Amino acid sequence: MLNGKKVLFSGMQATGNLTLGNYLGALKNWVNLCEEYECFYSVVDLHSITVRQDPTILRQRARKLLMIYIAAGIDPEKNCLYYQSHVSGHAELAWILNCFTYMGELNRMTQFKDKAAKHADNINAGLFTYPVLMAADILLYQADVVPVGIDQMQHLELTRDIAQRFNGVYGDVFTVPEAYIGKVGAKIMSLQDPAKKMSKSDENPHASIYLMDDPDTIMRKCKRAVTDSEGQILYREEQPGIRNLIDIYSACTGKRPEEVVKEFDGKGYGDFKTAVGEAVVSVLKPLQARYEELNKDKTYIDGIIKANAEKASYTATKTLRKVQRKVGFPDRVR
Ligand code: ATP
Ligand code: LTN
Repeated sequence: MLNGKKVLFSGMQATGNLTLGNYLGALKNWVNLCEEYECFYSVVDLHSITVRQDPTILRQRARKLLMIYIAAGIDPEKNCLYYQSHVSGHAELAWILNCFTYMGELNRMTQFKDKAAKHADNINAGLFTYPVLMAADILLYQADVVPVGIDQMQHLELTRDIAQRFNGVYGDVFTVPEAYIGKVGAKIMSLQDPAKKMSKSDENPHASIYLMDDPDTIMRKCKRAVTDSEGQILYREEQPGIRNLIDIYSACTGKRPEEVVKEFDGKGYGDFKTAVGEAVVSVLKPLQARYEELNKDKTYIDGIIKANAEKASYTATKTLRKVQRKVGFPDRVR
């Protein structure tokens, strides 16, 4: 508990450009959670360097991601939005937790296996211990809940195991976090291959709608979306392309899939794709406008970065000192 509320932690990597999937599946749902939880949303730049990055681009993207958090409607006065690298406690706790995590556990992580296969020339120790850093992120704030996609559930389970193991030795030090499953965490699929999720690292630029795409590009991508030859707009597994477009339209307009099916009864795919494109444009336009405004106000953003890093550090340090004491590090002399 913090300030009378349960604590929520989540983070995103600033690698690649954010997609409509990231927005509809994560960001959009994060906006109102601060009513119920004390929320920490980090730009997890320490995680980003587990794969090689261009330093200038990483710095730009990290700032852009922080501004996108705000442009998406996450109020930086009510939520703690900060860079992971500005709070040294993440790396310090990760070291300690490394000593409470087994090689065998890390060897089982599917994300490690996938990423190691993808970056065979750079299978570094950081990539291997990535989940321990993620555990440190969460445990440092004594988070009760963590909104994550299904792909991160294995990491969250490991976080719980590490927390319980540590608590088993030293008493109740860490809150054991739960996954936060939102109302409908719509999983948005690729526009070019509806069997794959829309992802910021997809090599095909037509597969994903990026948050900063202009209206023409969005319309073009929607019109080119892969569908089928059934010719009917129905919400069913046999038509994954159409089903995905219905999900997108539904998430953008707030209408239920059944209502969407009714609305487009008897209409052609062309008309439907145009409507989907327009719905996406109307959601992204205000976000982009707000982003452009924020981008002009360097002083405001710098102020947020500084204030929130201090706020995050304060909470993080409290946990870190307790942990350091428990494992037997000497007290600091004041
Ligand atoms: P990468 O391609 O680099 O793996 P990604 O686009 O899959 O990235 P992540 O950084 O892994 O995105 O995820 C950030 C957040 O966005 C997570 O909470 C994840 O569940 C959510 N998310 C990502 N893609 C989608 C999607 N297609 N539909 C719904 N939610 C998504
Ligand atoms: N691994 C996550 C990003 C992430 C995270 C976290 C999410 C890093 N630390 C802590 C939730 C809580 C990802 O790739 N989506």
